[in-house]
Amino acid sequence: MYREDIKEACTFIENELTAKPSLGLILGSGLGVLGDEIENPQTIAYKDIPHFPESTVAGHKGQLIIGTLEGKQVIAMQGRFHYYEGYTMQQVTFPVRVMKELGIESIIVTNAAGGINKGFNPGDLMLITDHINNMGNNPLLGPNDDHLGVRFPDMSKLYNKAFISHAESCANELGLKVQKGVYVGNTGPVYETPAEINMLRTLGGDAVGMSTVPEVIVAGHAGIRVLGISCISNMAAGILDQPLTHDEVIETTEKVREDFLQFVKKIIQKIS
Ligand code: 6GU
Repeated sequence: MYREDIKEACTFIENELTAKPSLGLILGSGLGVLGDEIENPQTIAYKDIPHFPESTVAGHKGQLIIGTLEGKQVIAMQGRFHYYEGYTMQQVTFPVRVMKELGIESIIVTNAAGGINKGFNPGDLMLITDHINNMGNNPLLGPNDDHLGVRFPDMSKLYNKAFISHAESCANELGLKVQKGVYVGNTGPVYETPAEINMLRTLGGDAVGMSTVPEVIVAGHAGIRVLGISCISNMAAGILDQPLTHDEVIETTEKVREDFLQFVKKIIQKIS
């Protein structure tokens, strides 16, 4: 059963650990470098953890890094599971369940995303204020385990307002300009057509990507406080007259790496 799998994975990880993490981090495409900043790191490969799926995509490592960052006990996923890789929604979100079982209270979820909002530029960082689940699936479909969360979870406060304000004041302190907006979760693996991007803009989307939504739904279900940060790695289709490539996504996230690192570290340092 699902809950026993979570417990087994949790017990395995706990047996490796010397301290209990309170903050989770999911590091997206090109953003895994934050994991390298963790002090006294303990790393656990996904493949060694019972019931964990294995990560396949290029540019994504597949390991947990547990240790201290800015004085806080953190557990970071360097590499995540994407729905487009063929994993089920339950597999994609399994690590969030395990982090909850390990005792985390808050999670910072990051991703690389395409800019839909024409006021955005590649290299911008965007605080996610809300999302649109456009994946045609939901990790909570099926029988509900009431130990994990309620049958019909409220999704009106997924992205914690106080956490967003906290991040904004950290950005101010660093003199960093950050955008705010709505993240659309698409399945991928294709990038969208220009017509689809126009549709998503009409629907209220500001950025689009292929992750985050499943994990945040499960975090909400589990009562974990969420902060979402998108790195706008490129403009989505039809805005600039240039084709989209995964290389561009990686290249841009490498360019904003420093800003991203400083930003997230400040957020963690000042977290209460
Ligand atoms: Cl334009 N679309 C999607 N779905 N994911 C992305 C992206 C675009 N740019 C980076 N990731």
